[in-house]
Amino acid sequence: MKLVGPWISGFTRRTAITMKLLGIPFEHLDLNAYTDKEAVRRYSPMGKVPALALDNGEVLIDSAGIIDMLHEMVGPGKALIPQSGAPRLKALQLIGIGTSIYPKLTALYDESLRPENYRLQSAIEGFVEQVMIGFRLLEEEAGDGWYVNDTLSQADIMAVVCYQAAAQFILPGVVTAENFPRLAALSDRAMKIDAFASTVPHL
Ligand SMILES: N[C@@H](CCC(=O)N[C@@H](CS)C(=O)NCC(=O)O)C(=O)O
Repeated sequence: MKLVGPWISGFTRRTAITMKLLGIPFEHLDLNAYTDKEAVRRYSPMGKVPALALDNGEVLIDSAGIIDMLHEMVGPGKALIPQSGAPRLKALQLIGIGTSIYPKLTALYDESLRPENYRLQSAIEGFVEQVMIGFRLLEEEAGDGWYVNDTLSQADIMAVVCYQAAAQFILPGVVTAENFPRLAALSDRAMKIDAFASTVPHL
Protein backbone atom coordinates (compact mmCIF):
# COMPACT_ATOMS: atom_id res chain seq x y z
CA MET A 1 0.00 0.00 0.00
CA LYS A 2 1.05 3.57 -0.62
CA LEU A 3 0.21 6.40 1.76
CA VAL A 4 0.13 9.73 -0.05
CA GLY A 5 0.71 12.93 1.93
CA PRO A 6 3.31 14.68 4.09
CA TRP A 7 3.62 14.43 7.90
CA ILE A 8 2.85 18.16 8.10
CA SER A 9 -0.68 17.10 7.13
CA GLY A 10 -2.04 16.03 10.50
CA PHE A 11 -4.64 13.80 8.88
CA THR A 12 -1.91 12.01 6.94
CA ARG A 13 0.24 11.79 10.05
CA ARG A 14 -2.52 10.22 12.13
CA THR A 15 -3.04 7.64 9.40
CA ALA A 16 0.68 6.84 9.27
CA ILE A 17 0.92 6.56 13.07
CA THR A 18 -2.04 4.18 12.99
CA MET A 19 -0.46 2.00 10.28
CA LYS A 20 2.85 1.87 12.13
CA LEU A 21 1.22 1.02 15.47
CA LEU A 22 -0.82 -1.71 13.80
CA GLY A 23 2.23 -3.09 11.99
CA ILE A 24 0.74 -2.56 8.53
CA PRO A 25 3.59 -1.94 6.07
CA PHE A 26 3.28 0.89 3.54
CA GLU A 27 5.31 2.97 1.16
CA HIS A 28 5.22 6.65 2.04
CA LEU A 29 4.78 9.08 -0.87
CA ASP A 30 5.76 12.39 0.71
CA LEU A 31 3.67 14.54 -1.63
CA ASN A 32 2.25 17.87 -0.56
CA ALA A 33 -1.33 18.73 -1.59
CA TYR A 34 -0.32 22.34 -2.32
CA THR A 35 3.14 22.06 -3.85
CA ASP A 36 2.91 18.64 -5.55
CA LYS A 37 -0.63 19.04 -6.85
CA GLU A 38 -0.28 17.07 -10.10
CA ALA A 39 1.51 14.14 -8.44
CA VAL A 40 -1.09 14.00 -5.65
CA ARG A 41 -3.93 14.07 -8.19
CA ARG A 42 -2.61 10.94 -9.87
CA TYR A 43 -3.79 9.14 -6.72
CA SER A 44 -6.36 11.54 -5.33
CA PRO A 45 -8.20 13.37 -8.15
CA MET A 46 -9.51 16.09 -5.83
CA GLY A 47 -6.00 16.69 -4.53
CA LYS A 48 -6.79 15.71 -0.94
CA VAL A 49 -4.34 13.95 1.36
CA PRO A 50 -4.13 11.49 2.92
CA ALA A 51 -4.92 9.05 0.13
CA LEU A 52 -4.25 5.36 0.59
CA ALA A 53 -3.54 3.50 -2.65
CA LEU A 54 -4.31 -0.16 -2.09
CA ASP A 55 -2.31 -2.96 -3.72
CA ASN A 56 -5.24 -3.72 -6.07
CA GLY A 57 -5.14 -0.14 -7.40
CA GLU A 58 -8.13 1.15 -5.49
CA VAL A 59 -7.71 4.44 -3.65
CA LEU A 60 -9.36 5.61 -0.44
CA ILE A 61 -9.32 9.21 0.77
CA ASP A 62 -10.27 10.72 4.14
CA SER A 63 -8.40 9.65 7.25
CA ALA A 64 -11.53 8.59 9.14
CA GLY A 65 -12.52 6.16 6.38
CA ILE A 66 -8.95 4.92 5.94
CA ILE A 67 -8.56 4.29 9.68
CA ASP A 68 -11.92 2.55 9.75
CA MET A 69 -10.69 0.22 7.01
CA LEU A 70 -7.35 -0.37 8.79
CA HIS A 71 -9.19 -1.24 12.00
CA GLU A 72 -11.34 -3.68 10.07
CA MET A 73 -8.20 -5.24 8.55
CA VAL A 74 -6.65 -5.98 11.95
CA GLY A 75 -9.93 -6.85 13.67
CA PRO A 76 -11.67 -5.35 16.69
CA GLY A 77 -9.20 -6.85 19.18
CA LYS A 78 -6.30 -4.85 17.74
CA ALA A 79 -8.19 -1.73 16.63
CA LEU A 80 -6.92 1.44 18.30
CA ILE A 81 -10.31 2.33 19.74
CA PRO A 82 -12.46 0.66 22.39
CA GLN A 83 -15.05 -1.64 20.87
CA SER A 84 -18.17 -0.44 22.63
CA GLY A 85 -19.90 1.36 25.43
CA ALA A 86 -18.73 4.31 27.49
CA PRO A 87 -15.01 3.93 26.60
CA ARG A 88 -15.85 4.02 22.88
CA LEU A 89 -18.06 7.07 23.35
CA LYS A 90 -15.27 8.82 25.30
CA ALA A 91 -12.75 8.02 22.54
CA LEU A 92 -15.13 9.28 19.84
CA GLN A 93 -15.76 12.49 21.80
CA LEU A 94 -12.03 13.19 22.10
CA ILE A 95 -11.34 12.28 18.47
CA GLY A 96 -14.15 14.64 17.48
CA ILE A 97 -12.47 17.49 19.34
CA GLY A 98 -9.13 16.76 17.69
CA THR A 99 -10.52 16.42 14.20
CA SER A 100 -12.34 19.73 14.75
CA ILE A 101 -9.24 21.52 16.02
CA TYR A 102 -7.04 20.48 13.11
CA PRO A 103 -8.92 22.17 10.22
CA LYS A 104 -8.87 25.41 12.25
CA LEU A 105 -5.09 25.13 12.51
CA THR A 106 -4.98 24.70 8.75
CA ALA A 107 -7.27 27.71 8.31
CA LEU A 108 -4.94 29.78 10.51
CA TYR A 109 -1.97 28.68 8.43
CA ASP A 110 -3.81 29.61 5.23
CA GLU A 111 -4.63 33.06 6.68
CA SER A 112 -0.97 33.56 7.56
CA LEU A 113 -0.07 33.15 3.87
CA ARG A 114 -2.15 36.19 2.88
CA PRO A 115 -0.53 39.61 2.71
CA GLU A 116 -1.22 41.25 6.06
CA ASN A 117 -3.80 43.76 4.79
CA TYR A 118 -5.84 40.94 3.19
CA ARG A 119 -6.12 38.93 6.42
CA LEU A 120 -9.53 38.79 8.07
CA GLN A 121 -8.78 39.54 11.71
CA SER A 122 -12.23 38.54 12.96
CA ALA A 123 -11.89 35.14 11.27
CA ILE A 124 -8.41 34.63 12.74
CA GLU A 125 -9.65 35.49 16.23
CA GLY A 126 -12.59 33.11 15.81
CA PHE A 127 -10.31 30.24 14.70
CA VAL A 128 -7.92 30.84 17.62
CA GLU A 129 -10.84 30.92 20.04
CA GLN A 130 -12.19 27.60 18.74
CA VAL A 131 -8.73 26.00 18.83
CA MET A 132 -8.12 27.16 22.41
CA ILE A 133 -11.50 25.85 23.58
CA GLY A 134 -10.67 22.51 21.96
CA PHE A 135 -7.24 22.31 23.59
CA ARG A 136 -8.70 23.23 26.99
CA LEU A 137 -11.19 20.36 26.66
CA LEU A 138 -8.40 17.95 25.70
CA GLU A 139 -6.23 19.23 28.55
CA GLU A 140 -9.01 18.71 31.11
CA GLU A 141 -9.45 15.09 30.03
CA ALA A 142 -5.75 14.20 29.96
CA GLY A 143 -4.19 12.35 32.89
CA ASP A 144 -0.93 10.59 33.63
CA GLY A 145 -1.35 7.89 30.99
CA TRP A 146 -3.40 7.47 27.82
CA TYR A 147 -6.86 8.96 27.54
CA VAL A 148 -9.18 5.95 27.59
CA ASN A 149 -8.64 2.93 29.86
CA ASP A 150 -4.96 3.96 29.88
CA THR A 151 -4.60 2.25 26.50
CA LEU A 152 -3.15 4.11 23.52
CA SER A 153 -6.00 4.91 21.13
CA GLN A 154 -7.02 7.16 18.27
CA ALA A 155 -7.92 9.78 20.90
CA ASP A 156 -4.26 10.04 21.96
CA ILE A 157 -3.03 10.00 18.37
CA MET A 158 -5.22 12.92 17.26
CA ALA A 159 -4.58 14.95 20.43
CA VAL A 160 -0.80 14.60 20.03
CA VAL A 161 -0.94 15.41 16.30
CA CYS A 162 -2.95 18.58 17.04
CA TYR A 163 -0.85 19.66 20.01
CA GLN A 164 2.46 19.26 18.20
CA ALA A 165 1.27 21.05 15.04
CA ALA A 166 -0.05 23.98 17.08
CA ALA A 167 2.90 24.20 19.49
CA GLN A 168 5.56 23.87 16.79
CA PHE A 169 4.12 25.69 13.79
CA ILE A 170 0.79 27.44 14.09
CA LEU A 171 0.48 28.94 17.57
CA PRO A 172 3.91 28.69 19.25
CA GLY A 173 3.97 30.84 22.35
CA VAL A 174 0.23 30.30 22.81
CA VAL A 175 -0.10 26.54 22.69
CA THR A 176 2.78 25.76 25.06
CA ALA A 177 3.74 23.20 27.68
CA GLU A 178 3.21 25.92 30.26
CA ASN A 179 -0.39 26.51 29.18
CA PHE A 180 -1.17 22.85 28.48
CA PRO A 181 1.09 20.76 30.74
CA ARG A 182 -0.91 17.54 30.49
CA LEU A 183 -1.02 17.69 26.70
CA ALA A 184 2.70 18.37 26.66
CA ALA A 185 3.28 15.33 28.88
CA LEU A 186 1.02 13.22 26.64
CA SER A 187 3.05 14.37 23.66
CA ASP A 188 6.32 13.46 25.44
CA ARG A 189 4.97 10.00 26.22
CA ALA A 190 3.96 9.53 22.59
CA MET A 191 7.35 10.63 21.28
CA LYS A 192 8.97 7.67 23.03
CA ILE A 193 7.13 5.49 20.49
CA ASP A 194 8.63 5.09 17.04
CA ALA A 195 5.30 5.61 15.20
CA PHE A 196 5.20 9.16 16.56
CA ALA A 197 8.93 9.92 16.57
CA SER A 198 9.39 8.73 12.98
CA THR A 199 6.60 10.97 11.63
CA VAL A 200 7.67 14.32 13.02
CA PRO A 201 6.28 17.07 10.77
CA HIS A 202 8.45 19.63 9.04
CA LEU A 203 7.53 22.58 6.82
N1 LIG B 1 -11.33 15.07 6.43
C1 LIG B 1 -10.11 14.87 5.69
C2 LIG B 1 -9.32 16.16 5.69
C3 LIG B 1 -8.07 16.03 4.83
C4 LIG B 1 -7.47 17.39 4.56
O1 LIG B 1 -8.10 18.44 4.70
N2 LIG B 1 -6.23 17.36 4.10
C5 LIG B 1 -5.55 18.58 3.75
C6 LIG B 1 -4.12 18.52 4.22
S1 LIG B 1 -4.08 18.38 6.00
C7 LIG B 1 -5.59 18.73 2.24
O2 LIG B 1 -5.67 17.76 1.52
N3 LIG B 1 -5.55 19.98 1.76
C8 LIG B 1 -5.55 20.28 0.37
C9 LIG B 1 -6.87 20.78 -0.11
O3 LIG B 1 -7.85 20.80 0.66
O4 LIG B 1 -6.94 21.15 -1.27
C10 LIG B 1 -9.32 13.72 6.32
O5 LIG B 1 -9.56 13.41 7.49
O6 LIG B 1 -8.50 13.09 5.62
